[in-house]
Amino acid sequence: MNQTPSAERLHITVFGKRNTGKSSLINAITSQETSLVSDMPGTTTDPVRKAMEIPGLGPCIFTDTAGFDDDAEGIGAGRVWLAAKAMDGTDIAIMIFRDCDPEEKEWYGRLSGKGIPVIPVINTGGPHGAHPQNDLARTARYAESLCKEKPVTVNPLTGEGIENLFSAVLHRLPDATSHRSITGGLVREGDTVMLVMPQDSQAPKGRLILPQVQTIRELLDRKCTVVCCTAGDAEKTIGRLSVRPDLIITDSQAFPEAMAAKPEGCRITSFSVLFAAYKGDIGTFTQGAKAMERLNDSSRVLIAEACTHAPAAEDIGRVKIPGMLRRRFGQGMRIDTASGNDFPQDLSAYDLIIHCGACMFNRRYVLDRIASARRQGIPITNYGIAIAWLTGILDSITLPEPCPGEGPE
Ligand SMILES: Nc1nc2c(ncn2[C@@H]2O[C@H](COP(=O)(O)OP(=O)(O)OP(=O)(O)O)[C@@H](O)[C@H]2O)c(=O)[nH]1
Ligand SMILES: [Mg+2]
Repeated sequence: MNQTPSAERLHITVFGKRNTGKSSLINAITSQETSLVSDMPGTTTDPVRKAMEIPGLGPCIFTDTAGFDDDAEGIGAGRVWLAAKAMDGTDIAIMIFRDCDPEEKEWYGRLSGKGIPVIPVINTGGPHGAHPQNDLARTARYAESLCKEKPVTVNPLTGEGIENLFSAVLHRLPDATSHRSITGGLVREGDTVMLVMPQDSQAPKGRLILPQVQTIRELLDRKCTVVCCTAGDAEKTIGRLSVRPDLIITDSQAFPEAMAAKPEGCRITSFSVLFAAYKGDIGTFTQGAKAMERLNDSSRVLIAEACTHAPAAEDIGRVKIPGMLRRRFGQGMRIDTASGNDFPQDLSAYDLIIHCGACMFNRRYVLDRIASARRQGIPITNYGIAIAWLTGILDSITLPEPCPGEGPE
């Protein structure tokens, strides 16, 4: 199974106890045998993901999870851990209520505590046929009192109530996804924006990387003129333009060339900085970068990569940033790397976390990691902002405005 919550899809995850009909519901939603269904409690083990397009909702990823009461000897705890991990990156949770017990209350609390909108659902079909009516009414009252909204009743076998469930998801969409823009207040209609995009050995063959494509698309939508060049051509490109660009957006590795080419009065920022704001919390990341002042030869830093990938020779997280840190603060520094799901729960051993740009992940996923670091009082920043600080240019670049409620207290 692909664990990567891809960037631009809405992530909807189904939670509930064993045998509440989670997999049956996923199958009803996707109109396919996506997930195995049986009357054996504990049928679903690892999370099961299915990508699909829902009219009105757009591209979604639905995730089925193991029952959070799974107590199978030896492996139950692992399944429950994976179900809890599936909360990371979840935009909207569907929770099937049945037993009205402390476990259901606890999991509802965990989800809502992470700021994830929860849609309460009652399976009127239920395992082995319908619940007695009085049970259903009691469960509905329980779910409503907890979630402060009427639960959606669905019958996965007949498909009854699925449309209401989609409407409920649609209703919660604004809470789940802040439809932010990448370039925000940095550009206006009619601006000329120059993009400095090195296409070096790390660039994928024959195509542009996602942040570049998304930025170009947004600038075109915002009626800007977009000029693209590689790092070595930055100065030549400026010379050819009849107007001074209003903004340069550069790959963070091409900062020196882009800065050298930048005409007076033109602002400069980087893709990583824009995506730090788009995918995370720019205020916290900036403060995290400034915490680097306190690092020394015996500090311990965690480099966190969202994806699991084979590191390239010139890898920014494995080679470039550790090299810059050690040159600045001493060769004795301990630098660990965590990729994919290996992000540690206990961060207390670290003086700083430097996160990748999370280009393949959604914002919720990054915010979960930021929240975890903040709870533990560990500074967190990201690649782009860290490099900007380490190269002394953080103060010369234009930062996007933090969103309300973001940033350090
Ligand atoms: N009659 C009827 N049976 C249902 C309905 N929904 C689920 N069931 C049955 O309930 C049993 C459990 O359903 P699953 O969808 O596997 O439940 P689950 O929550 O995914 O269970 P685990 O993966 O074990 O946690 C199966 O035998 C289903 O056929 C329904 O609406 N009507
Ligand atoms: Mg299941």
